[in-house]
Amino acid sequence: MSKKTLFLILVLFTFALVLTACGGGETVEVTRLVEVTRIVEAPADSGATDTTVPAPTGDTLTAVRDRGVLKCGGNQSVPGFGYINPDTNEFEGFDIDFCKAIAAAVLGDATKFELRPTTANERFPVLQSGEVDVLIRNTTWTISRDTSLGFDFSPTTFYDGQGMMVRKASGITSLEDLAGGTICVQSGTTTEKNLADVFRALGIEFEPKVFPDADTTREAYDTGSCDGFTTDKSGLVSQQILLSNPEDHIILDETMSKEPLGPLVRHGDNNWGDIVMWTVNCTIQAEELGIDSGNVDSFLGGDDPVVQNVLGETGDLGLAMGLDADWCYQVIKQVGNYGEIYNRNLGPDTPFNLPRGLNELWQNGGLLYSPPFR
Ligand SMILES: N[C@@H](CCC(=O)N[C@@H](CS)C(=O)NCC(=O)O)C(=O)O
Repeated sequence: MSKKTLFLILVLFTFALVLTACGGGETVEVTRLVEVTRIVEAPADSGATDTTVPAPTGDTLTAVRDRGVLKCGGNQSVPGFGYINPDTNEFEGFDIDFCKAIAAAVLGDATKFELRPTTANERFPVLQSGEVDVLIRNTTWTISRDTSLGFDFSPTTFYDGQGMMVRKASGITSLEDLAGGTICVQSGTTTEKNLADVFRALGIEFEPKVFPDADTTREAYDTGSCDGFTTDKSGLVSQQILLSNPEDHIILDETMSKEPLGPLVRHGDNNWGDIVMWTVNCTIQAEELGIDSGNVDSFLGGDDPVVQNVLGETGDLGLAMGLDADWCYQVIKQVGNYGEIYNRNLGPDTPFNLPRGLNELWQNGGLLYSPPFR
């Protein structure tokens, strides 16, 4: 064996990080894969110098292609975002459509995805362990999730904030009116921590009642266990339609936090992170250009260079990520642009009729903005 041979010992081990991942007193045990690379020897006459060998990162794109199916972590109990349509028994919703969009970009077929429903507590270990390729499920982008938990977030698909639901008949019109009351909240969420922080800052005493998933939290509120029910405002709007008498409840005007929601992947597979990021950008860029699933074919063969890039008629933007040239065309054709995805799931023709607000394009006063397709 050549003396120049570097003996590399790759130690792959796991350790448990017990982090207060997102909720107040709730601790969440997460497992993080750590790859340690060590160079044992670079012999004096080898001409080699000791350099750190980068730890291998998984090739998620190849794994998905070999499998022929994209695995998304998601929700099953949040109508409008991620739920099982009882009529069709299929997963539907805003977040589900972004899972479909990635399947269209990567596999050329928006139907080639599997959805792994997760509670808030389950979602991070399910992504870290590799059980899913991407998590798309009303998850707030925070610094600790991005760094300590070892994830990379894609552009925000839904700018949200935490709200509070109360019974109309209670006469409660502000957070202060909840003084001394009970509040239903789900564990393993940013919600739990924000609630404590906001009420402490306001000097209000309250009793949190903590539940493990969306259904038990909503049912507890619905059956009168709590005076208030708090989660992201999108979640409240969604859960409201499942209450026994939705019209008996209101969501207070106050917004308690910033909750930028979007897809996330494991840190370390940069190409896969790029694919998820640019799939989201593709839907936004298409809306900016007025390209949708119905008219996309009429844009083919045009002379606008940006449109040509988006549709893969020129350049190698897709190839640089290992995708087919028409990856973004497939996203638009099969799933639609951002506005179509929004309206299909949350717009005026749905029970939610949620105004776009911050989720409007930047040209219309919102925060959605795609970097250039150049
Ligand atoms: N955005 C917050 C909260 C997200 C969250 O998990 N919300 C709940 C309440 S709507 C939910 O989706 N639960 C679904 C479930 O447990 O099945 C976070 O990232 O921590």
